[in-house]
Amino acid sequence: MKISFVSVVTTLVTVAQAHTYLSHLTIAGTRHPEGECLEPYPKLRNRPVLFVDSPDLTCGLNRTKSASVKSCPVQAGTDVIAEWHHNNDSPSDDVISASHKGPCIFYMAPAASEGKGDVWFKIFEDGYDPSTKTWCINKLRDNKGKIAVKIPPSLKPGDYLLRGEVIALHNADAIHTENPKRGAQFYVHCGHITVTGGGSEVPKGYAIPGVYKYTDPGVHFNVHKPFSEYVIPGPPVCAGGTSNSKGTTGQTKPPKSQASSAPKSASYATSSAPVKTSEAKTKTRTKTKHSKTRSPSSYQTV
Ligand SMILES: [Cu+2]
Repeated sequence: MKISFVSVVTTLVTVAQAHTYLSHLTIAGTRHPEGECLEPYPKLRNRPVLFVDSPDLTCGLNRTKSASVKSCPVQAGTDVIAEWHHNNDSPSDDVISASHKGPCIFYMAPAASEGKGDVWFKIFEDGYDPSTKTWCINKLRDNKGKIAVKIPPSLKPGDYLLRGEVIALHNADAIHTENPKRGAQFYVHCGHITVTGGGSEVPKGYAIPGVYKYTDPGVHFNVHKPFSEYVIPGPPVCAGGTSNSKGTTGQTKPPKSQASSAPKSASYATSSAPVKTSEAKTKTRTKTKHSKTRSPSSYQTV
């Protein structure tokens, strides 16, 4: 009998143990919980979306919309303070694990769209600051989960969805469809706001899902290797929006799939990174089929 010895490698998969969710919006000094401005949290409220092409990417995993969500008025040009927490909003809550490095991004879309179609425009992004070696997630942790997001001053008044997103990159050196236990983690939740004042602009919109690819340099990124810059994924920030990105372009040595032909966002991708096109061309990825609701068993909350 021929016995083949298969070397069993015990891989230490980094199990994400401290996720996050958008718990409150503070507008003009009033702090609103879920049901007011924020859509009701799903049952597993702090679980990430892992598939960039999933409908869950629009407003979060197992989105629970409620007709009773109160849309909160916001004066154009003023700040909405979004507040993220890990499990609850107690002062001792750890907001999000320190292992989770990555950007914060906010989009808006006219509410009548329900978030469907080419409707989402980016109003805010904060990625990585090489001068301080600080990610937006570091700032969130330092600031008790709070981040101020300015509503563009020239926006047309009306009802909008406000989509908050934190992308955790601790497992993002892999692509989720190639390694189901890894990949970038998208923490997404939607609010409902009514913009007052403002101007007449409704910026060009993009579809979500649709704005990200697995091969985007900001989605497939290795935080565990030395890097000097980070490109925030998605479209450029709209007129009147806020970009705290110092990012110019990718890692010093991008993984093969970072050398993709991902669409370049005009303001952030003046590429000077070494790009190995030959390898990228020959690489064919198989798309894993997935259902809308997936077992998040590998992402236990602590
Ligand atoms: Cu996590």
